[in-house]
Amino acid sequence: MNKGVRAMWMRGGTSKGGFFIGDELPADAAMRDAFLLRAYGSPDARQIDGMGGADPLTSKVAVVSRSARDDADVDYLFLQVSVDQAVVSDAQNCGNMLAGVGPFAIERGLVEAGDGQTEVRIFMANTGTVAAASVQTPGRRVSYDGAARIDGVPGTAAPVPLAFSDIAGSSCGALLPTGNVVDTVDGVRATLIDNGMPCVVLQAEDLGIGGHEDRATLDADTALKQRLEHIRLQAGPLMRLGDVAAQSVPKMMLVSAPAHGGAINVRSFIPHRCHASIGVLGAVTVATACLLEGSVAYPLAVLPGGRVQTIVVQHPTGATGCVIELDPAGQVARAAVLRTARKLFDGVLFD
Ligand code: NQM
Repeated sequence: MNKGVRAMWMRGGTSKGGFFIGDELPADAAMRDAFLLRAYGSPDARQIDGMGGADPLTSKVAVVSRSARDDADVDYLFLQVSVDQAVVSDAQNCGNMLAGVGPFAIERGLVEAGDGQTEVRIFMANTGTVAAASVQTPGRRVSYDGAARIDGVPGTAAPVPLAFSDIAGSSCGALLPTGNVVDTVDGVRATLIDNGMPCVVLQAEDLGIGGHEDRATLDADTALKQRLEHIRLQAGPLMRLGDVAAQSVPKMMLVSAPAHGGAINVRSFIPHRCHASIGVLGAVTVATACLLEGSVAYPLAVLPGGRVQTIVVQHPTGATGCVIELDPAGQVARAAVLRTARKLFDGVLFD
């Protein structure tokens, strides 16, 4: 692959990584993964010999292709390049990188821009679900500048609202894959739930923490991380995910009572490092757990109420507002999250 592969580096939400056109990468998955490992510099804790940012949140890949589906403009396959292992995984989706997919698809000519705003319908291949992204396109060109602010990213940028429907059971086949709102896993009460991201929701206090600690403190807590991994390995098969030892799902969500103005407070492990903020679909899944009577999140949550509610999910660097729309039966019908994206670099990536 010494001729290199065309790549655009983008920040999507609170993540960052390479965006590629599907047929410009090696067609063979093993060759593609070998290329990505070399190009990102994995495995190596510092990823010194590659483009990865030595953090799972900056070691990400979006593979984008024109879609053959009627309900989508493009297909998006997310790949997580492990920092310290020679693993490239398609076992999870990423709603933060998703924010860059619409702008990238327009920049590469896969989607024609309208004048003002362009809706891009994105088939998320990892989970077989569809999202809609609204991209600012004044004069039919992508604009990254604007006044939208998301916690975890300095400054402001053009808004990229993301809308999701039909994401329940995206990876586990059902919103509550065990059929229960609460299970006991390794002696701890847990809500095993998937509304876009498989999550194990636990009360922080049951794990012996307050729940408002910062990322560095939690990342340094080896005993906590070992305990969480023990629970995660048991939760995986219960959630119909099989053996999750080498997978980045389920995510571990430690919830506690919110500070003033929030609906819930969360520290998420993705799964071995504490997230600097929270994943998009992870936040939507926790917000959904808050609405389920009997879940471990329900008694802690402060809900605004109503058929359309903004559930403010607090995290180590602020909060993510999830707009959740309920159907007449009180089930989550749609969810939307505001993100922003930024084009950083366009060029050729060598392995
Ligand atoms: O949950 C991190 C991120 C994510 C995933 C992770 C995400 C999501 O923040 O939709 O965005 O949980 O691994 O990029």
